[in-house]
Amino acid sequence: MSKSRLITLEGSEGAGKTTALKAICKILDKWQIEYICTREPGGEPTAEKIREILLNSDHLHAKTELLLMFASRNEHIENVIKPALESGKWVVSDRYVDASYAYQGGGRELGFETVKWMDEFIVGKTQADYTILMDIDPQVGLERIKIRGQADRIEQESLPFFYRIAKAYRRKAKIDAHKYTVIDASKSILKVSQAIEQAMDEQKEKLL
Ligand code: T5A
Repeated sequence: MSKSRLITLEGSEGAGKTTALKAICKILDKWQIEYICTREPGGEPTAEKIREILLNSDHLHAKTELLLMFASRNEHIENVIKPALESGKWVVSDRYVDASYAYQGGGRELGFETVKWMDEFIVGKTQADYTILMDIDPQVGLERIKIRGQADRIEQESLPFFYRIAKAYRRKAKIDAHKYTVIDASKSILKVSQAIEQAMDEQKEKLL
């Protein structure tokens, strides 16, 4: 039996992670892997309550935002991710700790060192085995989600904030190059799906 794996999807707003998730699930079905799909912030009841605070509060200080992201992540890891992995299932998470490097470390300018400290404290050894970064010009991503109507607290941020996020994601992808694939998310949905399926196939030997 293959080792259970944690696969994560990252990217800034409107990068198309939902499309990517479908492509990953298609491949895992083909490989006959038992898996669960989850998301951050959220993924379990208490973490979903914290998500509400994170996305819908009028204002949060940057450090509060960081602490709440990791508080919800701790519930998610302890109640969902670890039990699934221990039962032999794979886990596919729409965002994980690298979103904190990008959004709080980069976007909020708290720095990678601060996030790393929290990462070691909360995530520890439950690190992603493989991460796909949906890389897109933030302006294009924000245009895509405009049609959804009311933006949440984070989506209302200024463009420079989202450019810092994109830069931080690329930096993290370089640091963890051995377990990262960067996908050009500006392409059509079909091209993006094909690129993800190809990336997963290339990882097959390493993951199984
Ligand atoms: N956050 C999260 C932090 O700050 N720190 C953290 O540690 C964590 C974990 C989560 C927010 O929390 C922040 C990041 C976020 O701001 P969320 O609602 O989960 O909030 O936000 P997102 O994960 O960003 O979800 P989005 O829906 O905004 O983005 P997706 O999932 O990347 O985009 P998707 O797939 O819904 O697509 C958006 C639109 O684009 C179209 C789709 O049809 C859809 O309409 N689309 C394309 N159009 C053209 N070409 C393509 N290739 C397309 N792909 C998708």
